[in-house]
Amino acid sequence: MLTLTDYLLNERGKTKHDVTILLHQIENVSKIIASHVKASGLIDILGKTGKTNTFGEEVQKLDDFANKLLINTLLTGGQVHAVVSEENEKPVFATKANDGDYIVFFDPLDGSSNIDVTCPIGTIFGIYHKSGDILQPGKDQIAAGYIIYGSSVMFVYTAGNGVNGFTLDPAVGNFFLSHSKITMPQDGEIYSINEAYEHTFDKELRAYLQHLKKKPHTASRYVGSMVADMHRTFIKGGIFLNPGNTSRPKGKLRLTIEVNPFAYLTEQAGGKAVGLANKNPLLTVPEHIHDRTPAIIGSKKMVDEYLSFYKDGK
Ligand code: FBP
Repeated sequence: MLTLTDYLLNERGKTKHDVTILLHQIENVSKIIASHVKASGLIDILGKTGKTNTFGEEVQKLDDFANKLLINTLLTGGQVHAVVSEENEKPVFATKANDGDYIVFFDPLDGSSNIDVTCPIGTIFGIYHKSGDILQPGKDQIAAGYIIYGSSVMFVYTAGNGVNGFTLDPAVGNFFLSHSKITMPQDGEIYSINEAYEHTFDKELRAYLQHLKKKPHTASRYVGSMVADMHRTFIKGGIFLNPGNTSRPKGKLRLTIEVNPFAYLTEQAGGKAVGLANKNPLLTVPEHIHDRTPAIIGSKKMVDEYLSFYKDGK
């Protein structure tokens, strides 16, 4: 049984940049977050802090805890030059004494609407080299991944050499390799979208959804946590859609923090991702760290079929 640490050490030297220690630091933080998520009903960590972040979003206690833990650990670990968190308006830089080579974008706890109801939530991260400055296209990610806190806790990541998944054995306190070389099925039968907004979708998307529903075996699954809906898509295939709509033409999800890590993982797992103007989000140079983007990500054949509904190159 290969632990995540063993695997990281074995991979050392196989990639241009050595993010072994940095990924190990994220691994350690995720174990602490996992233990608090699992005990969240018993300790005073559920509910809201009463604070709102600069985007007017209510900050959940567990979100705040995970955010502070990630920032403090990464900025004092000697590997990181700066962090960009979904919860912070601006990047936070390491002191000179702790300055490192990497920039880490992260969503400390994705799926915040599910925190208090014990539905799966997760942490998302994307790593860049500092030589490219803060605003870099997603294609320049050195590594990306997520940790899902669900019926089991898994650490799934890529450093450009395929996607691997590690399951936490809480009794031992180690992540063990459980999903080697994850390959997203080329096609699928599951679509994942919040259909409550259907009246705000464009006609092409509504036509695509009607088309899917006419297909035999099509199923709808929507947890409302991108990490959970994408994890299922990696394992079973399907398509995850958080599109632009009349009230949010650019969509809800953050390009640099939520979409680019999943687009990179999806590319590495043989799937496909499109964003603004149905283009590959990894090629977009962000204008701001909190840029939003539509996200249509999943099995290649399903994303291509979705695109076929925009024949006139919307
Ligand atoms: P948070 O990072 O604030 O949780 O927002 C992201 C998210 O919760 C995604 O995980 C999820 O896919 C989406 O928002 C759900 O949006 P909606 O509630 O509009 O369906």
